[in-house]
Amino acid sequence: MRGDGAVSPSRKCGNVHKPMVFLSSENVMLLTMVTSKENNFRGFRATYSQIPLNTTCGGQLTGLSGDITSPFFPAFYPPKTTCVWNIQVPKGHFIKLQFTDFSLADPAEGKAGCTKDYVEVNDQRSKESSVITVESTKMTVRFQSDDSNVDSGFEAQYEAFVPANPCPGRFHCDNHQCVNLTLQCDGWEDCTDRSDENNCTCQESQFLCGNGRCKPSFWRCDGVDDCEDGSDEEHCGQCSAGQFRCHNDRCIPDNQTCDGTNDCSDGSDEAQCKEGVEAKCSAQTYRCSSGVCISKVNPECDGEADCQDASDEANCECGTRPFQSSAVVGGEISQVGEWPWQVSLHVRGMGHVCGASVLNDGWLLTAAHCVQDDDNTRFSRVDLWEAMLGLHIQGHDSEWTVRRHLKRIIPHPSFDPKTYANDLALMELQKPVALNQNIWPICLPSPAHQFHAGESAWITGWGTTREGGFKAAILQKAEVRVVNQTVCNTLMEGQITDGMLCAGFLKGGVDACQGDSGGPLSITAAAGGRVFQAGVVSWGDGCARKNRPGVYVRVTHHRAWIKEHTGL
Ligand code: 4AZ
Repeated sequence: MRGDGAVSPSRKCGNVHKPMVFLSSENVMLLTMVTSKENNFRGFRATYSQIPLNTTCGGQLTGLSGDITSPFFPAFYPPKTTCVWNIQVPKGHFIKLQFTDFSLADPAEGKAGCTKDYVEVNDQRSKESSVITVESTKMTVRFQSDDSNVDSGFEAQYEAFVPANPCPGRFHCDNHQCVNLTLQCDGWEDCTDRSDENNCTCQESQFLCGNGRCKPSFWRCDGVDDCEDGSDEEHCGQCSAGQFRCHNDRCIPDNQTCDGTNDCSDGSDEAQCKEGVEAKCSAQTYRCSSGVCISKVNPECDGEADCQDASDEANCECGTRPFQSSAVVGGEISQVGEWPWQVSLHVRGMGHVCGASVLNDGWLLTAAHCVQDDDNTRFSRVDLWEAMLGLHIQGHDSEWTVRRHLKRIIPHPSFDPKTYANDLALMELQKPVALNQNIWPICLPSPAHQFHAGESAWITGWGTTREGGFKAAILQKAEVRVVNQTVCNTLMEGQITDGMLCAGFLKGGVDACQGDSGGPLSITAAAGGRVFQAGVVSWGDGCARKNRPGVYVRVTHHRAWIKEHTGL
């Protein structure tokens, strides 16, 4: 920052995970920290160093393709800098330049058209996300920053092409981008101008949207407007008068609901009945302590005694946020006390390694793969671990945080590290904890508990906020949806067993990631409003990739094993 008032101001607040670099205009930089009256947080750590004033950039480029970036990208470029790249490709070729990142300081207020910092291609000022083509063997790219605000700059790739065949073996987008042929008309927009999804003839497995786009048929009626004109969510499973619409969109006569028979086959016709009806015991029925089975779906802890012995309402000290005073608001960072069953598992010398959930004052549930030895660390050793309960910010214990060593780790005996089948483990705390406003058990679902495809679920953890990124300091939350088991098994190439459950968005973008493993997938029951643990974060193909939902241990499938060891 300069003494004469020409500054490069930047204001950062909240919780920023990626490393940030700021450059001063000259030999002075002013850093101001401002705090509000509310709460204490961990703060920040920064280092500074001096760099020479002269920046070398630009040059002659003669290869068939190459990358160019603004100086110090992705850190901020310096002010008062000019870089010029002269690109020359062999005769018979033209040049295409595609920007993959573009953040230049805002134009001066009131003046239109890149008057401050800009990139010019052959004397034309360019805009973000554009693909620029020149019908010549030469291209000049010029970057200019003025003497005030700076930003992270740009990154671009250039490529020579033969005009008659601009995208050999690939699809040629209207904006001259090239994308793989298989991406044309696949339902995803791969050209930045979306031209790969125009004028498509839908295949058998696809649905024709009102706007002419094609989308995978199984995206119809999933509650998400995939066509972007709402047409894939119209006319979804409407039943005629006198009929009941099942969760799976089947229609059955109204008089077959609440009759003790599972006519929908997903149990939804017996779910909203006033009382549980005694029924033949099956995988869909809830078994009362007396051994009698009832047909009501998810009767446990819903506030109504459905079993004659009221056993469905016993052991329901769970799944509530007992002392949380304020409402949960949106955003990615959790509120203190919003997920009181979330645990951070630390390993000596490594800090946070995995998540877990509180089952009661003495038991935690986590993933078996968290407690497998590797070449360097004996993760199966009890004395390596410390469980942090009631924690919100890593390294920032509050008066409600309890740290506990472990008495026992019980990995599922049939955990298969190749297929990740049975990826769950129990941990017994060395001594029980006193439950408090930030430490409270999550409800365990009965084996018959149903979590329907499309149902909203929450993932929580201190895992990385993107694939290969940094772990979060503050407990993060994200809403996902339960994915249909058959669809998931198809997407994941047959790797999904009955003991697994998938959740996420087929569009990608929201998911659990490294370091979230072992943590809970929380679902709030429609009746009673208690939170049940539907899953344990287990595995995935990367994180948040499209058509690759996150995979969780299906807790209902393993209920008997959990009960055998914990009595819960
Ligand atoms: C992990 O490495 C991990 N996207 C956990 C969850 C997922 C991927 C990786 C799901 O702990």
